[in-house]
Amino acid sequence: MKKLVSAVSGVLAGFLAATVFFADFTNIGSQSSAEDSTNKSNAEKVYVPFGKLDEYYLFASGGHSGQMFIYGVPSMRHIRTVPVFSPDSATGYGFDKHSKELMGDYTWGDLHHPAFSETNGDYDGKWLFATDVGNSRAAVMDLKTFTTKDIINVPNTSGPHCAAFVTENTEYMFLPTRFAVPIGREYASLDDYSQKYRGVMSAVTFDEKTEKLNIAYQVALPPWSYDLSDAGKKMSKDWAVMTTYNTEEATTNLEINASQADRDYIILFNWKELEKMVADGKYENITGQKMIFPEKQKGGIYLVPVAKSPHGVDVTPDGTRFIASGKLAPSMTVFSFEKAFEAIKNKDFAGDRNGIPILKYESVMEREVNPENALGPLHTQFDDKGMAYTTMFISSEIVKWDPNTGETLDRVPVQYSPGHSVAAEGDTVSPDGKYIIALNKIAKDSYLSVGPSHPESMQLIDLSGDKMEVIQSAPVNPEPHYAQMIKADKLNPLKIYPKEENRPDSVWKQEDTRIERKGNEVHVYGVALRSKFIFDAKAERPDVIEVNEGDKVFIHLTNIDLDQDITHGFAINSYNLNMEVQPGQTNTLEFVADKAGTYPLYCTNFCSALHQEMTGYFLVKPKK
Ligand code: K7E
Ligand code: CUA
Repeated sequence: MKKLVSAVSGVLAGFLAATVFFADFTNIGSQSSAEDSTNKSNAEKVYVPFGKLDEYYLFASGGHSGQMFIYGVPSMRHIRTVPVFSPDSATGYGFDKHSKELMGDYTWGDLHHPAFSETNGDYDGKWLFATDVGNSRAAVMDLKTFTTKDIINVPNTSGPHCAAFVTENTEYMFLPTRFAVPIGREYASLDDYSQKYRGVMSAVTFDEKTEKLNIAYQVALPPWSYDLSDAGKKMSKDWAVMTTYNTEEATTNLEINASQADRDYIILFNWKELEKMVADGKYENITGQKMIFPEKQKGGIYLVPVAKSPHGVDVTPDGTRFIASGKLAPSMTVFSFEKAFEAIKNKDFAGDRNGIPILKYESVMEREVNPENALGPLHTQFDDKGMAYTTMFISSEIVKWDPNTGETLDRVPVQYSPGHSVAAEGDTVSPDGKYIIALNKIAKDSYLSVGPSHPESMQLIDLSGDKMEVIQSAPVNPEPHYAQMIKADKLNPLKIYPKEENRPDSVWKQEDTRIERKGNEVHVYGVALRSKFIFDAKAERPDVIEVNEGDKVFIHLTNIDLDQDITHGFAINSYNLNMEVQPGQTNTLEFVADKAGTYPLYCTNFCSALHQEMTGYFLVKPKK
């Protein structure tokens, strides 16, 4: 134990001095990247000729941009940006009625870990979930249309960073929080932190039919920070694990004060048991949520001591082990689910914290793995042979190692400071091997300079040979905290929005277009087609909308060009309004015409040779 303490404080000093480390690695890094770029075989490996498509989709989280970035692998070409938690004028997201309602009053988000929906522990290519640390929300994206379908605010929680990881059949995603607050967020002095503050974990479900997210129940955990989590697989499928830091319950200067204790914990919980507690009514109603208090309702949740301030925790593809990465301790700790189950069965506990039993470290730990001079382990991914790949934030590398023996198998330097990495189909029960991508926090010297701050960098690493090899590098906007890589043929995106869908506001024939007035509400049922808008076919000027100042206006617009990629935009000049209608889509703008005057309207998406002619007028008659 003594030895661990001194090793840990040594690394802590190294972590705090991380910038000094960069200085050294900069030189080594730029040389090797120059060599890579001239290596023809690497160029061939990532070249996807015109007419051919990439083998994988990469969905990279956009961090505090609130967006999701879609790339193709191995070309590393950026294909699309999908807005999730922040408005996007390119698509009109946050302007049209549906997305405006989803966004509510928020105008930014901090999107962390994306997670694909799973069936039997395999990505099924249907949905992508993500959480917002900035404003405590969860979202789901539809992989048929690449659009955000639902967003929920998660009450009683502050910053669900420790998410989203789904269970084997997408029964739940769990959202434990980074910040502790009093439940309901009412004011409480920080002197009462340990008594009144809580970290809350929410169990969120998704209904495929209604396309809605729901909160099934919540758990009032101790006032610690929850960092990363992962769901069990196969033998551990009813379980999930999550890391903690600040079990010291410090309320200031966390940089120092949350790194005092030699050990923090991995929380190990059985979601089937929690589900049963809820079914048996063993919860309290708190601000409209079913809240489980572990100090009152025993069972289902356990603590496993781990070297201080762990960051990631990852379950092996076979579901037998979970691996914690040290962050401040230079080691990966391999724990055994089987040993944990045995210890729970035998009640082999070493006391408790906040009523949650603590398992003995020695009873659950299988081995500590300390690759020489590898510093700052953060996250682990796996290949098709069950080998582990851990990102080293401080020593800027990925280390490949064998979870069965702890043996280091290979190392590759990356530029620089990787947070997560993502392996092909990496979080499934059967990863593909083949590729892993380092998601680097620092890109300096990698691309043409764009001033003092640079983009993040993603480096594609080929796993097919004996040695890992960096074969491509692509810039990415802030900030891929995580990504998911899925076989392209698992996705089946729509070519056009189906006409037969039951959408009450759609109009499919030009002659059915109309403008209806109900009191001071004006409903426009219009169509967009190359190269005109028709709002009322019977009117003298079918492409003009005239309303009175103060009217509430609904513009329902259907794109009747049932032709792939023929998207129209709809903007009202100087009214701060814009939306997009994709082929076959109906979209609605809802607003109050509070400015009188003459406002041209136009199509924002270049759609034909006569796109410039695709205009009209929005006339607002002033009040007398
Ligand atoms: Cu390590 Cu938000 Cu997953 Cu960033 S987190 S690295
Ligand atoms: Cu329609 Cu441009």
